[in-house]
Amino acid sequence: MVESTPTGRAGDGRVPLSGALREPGPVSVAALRSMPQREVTVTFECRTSGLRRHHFSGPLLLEVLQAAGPRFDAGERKDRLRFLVSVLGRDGHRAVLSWGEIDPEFGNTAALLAVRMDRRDLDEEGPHLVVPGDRCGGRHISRVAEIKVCADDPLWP
Ligand SMILES: Nc1nc2c(c(=O)[nH]1)N[C@H]1C(S)=C(S)[C@@H](COP(=O)(O)O)O[C@H]1N2
Ligand SMILES: [Mo]
Repeated sequence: MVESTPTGRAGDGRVPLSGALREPGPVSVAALRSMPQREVTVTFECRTSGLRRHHFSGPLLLEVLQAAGPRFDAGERKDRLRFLVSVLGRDGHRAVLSWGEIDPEFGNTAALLAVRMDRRDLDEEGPHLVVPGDRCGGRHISRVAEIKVCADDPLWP
């Protein structure tokens, strides 16, 4: 079944990557699965549904974004700190991460774009953002529809 999204795109599991990238474009779940896979079991406390536990596997969000060529000076650590990553779910739920948060030289959070959840492939519904270590499940965004990378100062252009 094809599902419509807030961005008007069909739900074929492909995720558009856009923004401050040298090679923007949609990334398929198959492409995500061809990258080095990480596995993680996460436990989080949801305000409404209580204690949740899931097993995920997929590539690091950082590696997916690096492959799309973020427009920063790779040799200059501080330059990456200007970048934000906005992840949108098909239902309109959105969370924003900073590049510094997922960069190994800084926060080193091993955020995944999971292609498998609890032994279930996510090809049709689309990948999930997984942020290990979060106490609340709010940033485990299911059915990711779009990822945007934003540089510089998005609040006061
Ligand atoms: N797309 C999307 N993903 C989402 C949410 C949402 O509203 N939309 N809610 C989050 C919250 S608050 C929680 S606690 C977890 C719950 O996931 P689960 O029911 O699969 O354990 O999903 C997260 N992922
Ligand atoms: Mo939640």
